[in-house]
Formats: sequence, structure tokens, C-alpha cells
Amino acid sequence: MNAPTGRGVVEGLPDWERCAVMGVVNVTPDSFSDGGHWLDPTAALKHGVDLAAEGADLVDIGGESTRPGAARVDEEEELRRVLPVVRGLAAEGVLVSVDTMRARVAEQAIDAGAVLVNDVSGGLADPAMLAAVAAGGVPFVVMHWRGFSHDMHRRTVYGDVVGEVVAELRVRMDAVVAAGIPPERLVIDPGLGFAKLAQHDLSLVAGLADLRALGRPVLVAGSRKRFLGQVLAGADGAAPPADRRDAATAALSAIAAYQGAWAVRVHDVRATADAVRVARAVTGAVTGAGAGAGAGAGAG
Ligand code: PMM
Repeated sequence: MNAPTGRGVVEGLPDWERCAVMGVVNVTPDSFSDGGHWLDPTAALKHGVDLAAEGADLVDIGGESTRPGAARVDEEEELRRVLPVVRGLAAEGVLVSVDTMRARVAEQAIDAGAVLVNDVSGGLADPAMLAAVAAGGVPFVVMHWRGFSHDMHRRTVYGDVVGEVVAELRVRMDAVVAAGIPPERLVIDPGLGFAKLAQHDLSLVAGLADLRALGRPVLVAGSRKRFLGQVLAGADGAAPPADRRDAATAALSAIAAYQGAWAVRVHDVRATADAVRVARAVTGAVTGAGAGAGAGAGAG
């Protein structure tokens, strides 16, 4: 792996000078790893504040599960889940991102204080999304997406996964910019686990340099996902449950950060906050920039 050069900045957000950590709060009954934990708005708000205290630079609030096979949630229900948590966290001074495929949810979340819209469909699911984000004046995450979760397993066919994801993301980036969102506000995301098999996810992590060559900061969101379960599976092929994949997630965070990811999106913030700092320190040692490592001289 080459030591990365600049991971890019996003207009409207701080430059953290290392890979940023985005904590996840899913206000859903059915997300694959934390579904049902934070459905109560008070519990979700407290969890978001806790994640920020543990080192999350941003907290991503979602009200719709996108796990493979998931059915869509009703829009009013999504608004009901998400808005109080966005409003409450913003009032606490936390930088909030809203994870939604709906323009109305994005608009109202921006009004409630969200500073980033994270749309796993890259603006494809709701034709009004791009105009809403352009009008809201916030940055936008464009994820690689081939269709809704209920049948995304049918779309996992790739010849050259990295080349195809890069090409498909480039088309989306052009569409997003044409709709009035300035390129300086774009973040791109390979969409690990979305219409992808484990080998595709691993190839995309290994091919992060090709994604970065698209010229925009890259978000990597592999936390607890199925491909990590498959990597960890024992001789019997049984994968550990999602909540036993946090050490693997931290390893992934270190690899992504070292390869120049702009941010990683994770459920367990504490370990990843350490991982991205280790990556920054190693980067500094390789480049001679001394990025972030303490000056202590002794062994320890
Ligand atoms: N994955 C999930 C939800 N939101 N957002 C982005 N930008 N990228 C992702 O890969 C992504 C996402 C699904 O995982 P979860 O149920 O743990 O939130």
C-alpha cells in the first residue's frame, strides 16, 4: 500500500486532517446490526451523544433499514423516527448527517440541523432529491447503488467490479453536479454490501485508489457487514453475529484510513477512533509529515 496523499476536503464540513469517523444511529426496528436498539428517540439521542463523546466527528441518523431484502418504510414514519433525533443532536452541537433516500426527509432534516445528506441511492430513488439537496446547500454522499434492497441480490454480477463501480459512480457524479450540487460538496462511496458479494466488497476496499482517482473524498462504510462475517467464519462456515464484528471493523477502518479514505462509517466508534489515529501516525512516519503521533521517545 502506498501512503496516501490528501484525502480531500468537503465544502461545508471541517477538515479533520485525518480520516473522519462517522458514527451510526439507526432509528429502525430492523437494521441488520443495531435494529430495535435505538427506536425510542430518547435512547437514539443519548446514543448519538455518546458516540460523539467516544470520538465520532459526525453522527449519521437513519430511519429506514437498507439491509438486503428489506421492504421500504412509510415516509411519515421515517420522518417521525428521524427528525427528533436530528434536532436533538444538532442542539447538542453534534454534526449530524441524515441517511435517507427521500427528498422530503432530507429537506426537513436539513431544516432540523443536518449538515450532510447521505443517500444510499445517490439520488436515484427519489427524483426530487438532488434539487432538495442543492437548495439546502449541504454536502451529499453519492453511494454506488443498483436498486432497492428487496431484490438487490439479483444485481451482483460484475466482470471488473472496481472498474464498473468507478464508471457507474462517475455517471452519478455528473448527474448530481448537473442538478446543481457543486462538485466541492460531493462525497463518494463504493456502497459495500449493496448488490455486492464478499469478494466484490474486498476488491473495492483493495481498489480504493481507483475510487479516489474520481477526485472526490471517499466514504467507506463496511461496519459489521456480511463480508466481514464471511472473512471471520470458522471452519464450519458459520459467521459470527453482527455485534461480534467490531474488531474486524476497526481493522477495516485502519486499512481504509491508511489508503486515504475521507471517512469511515461505523457502529462501534471507540475502536475506530483509535484505528484512524494509528493510520494517521503511520502515514506521518512514511511521509515524514509527523502527522499526529506523540513525541514520546521511550519504549512502552
Ligand atoms: N450502509 C448502510 C446504511 N447507510 N450509507 C452509506 N453512505 N454507505 C453505506 O454503505 C451504508 C449507508 C447499511 O448499513 P447499516 O444498517 O449498518 O446502517
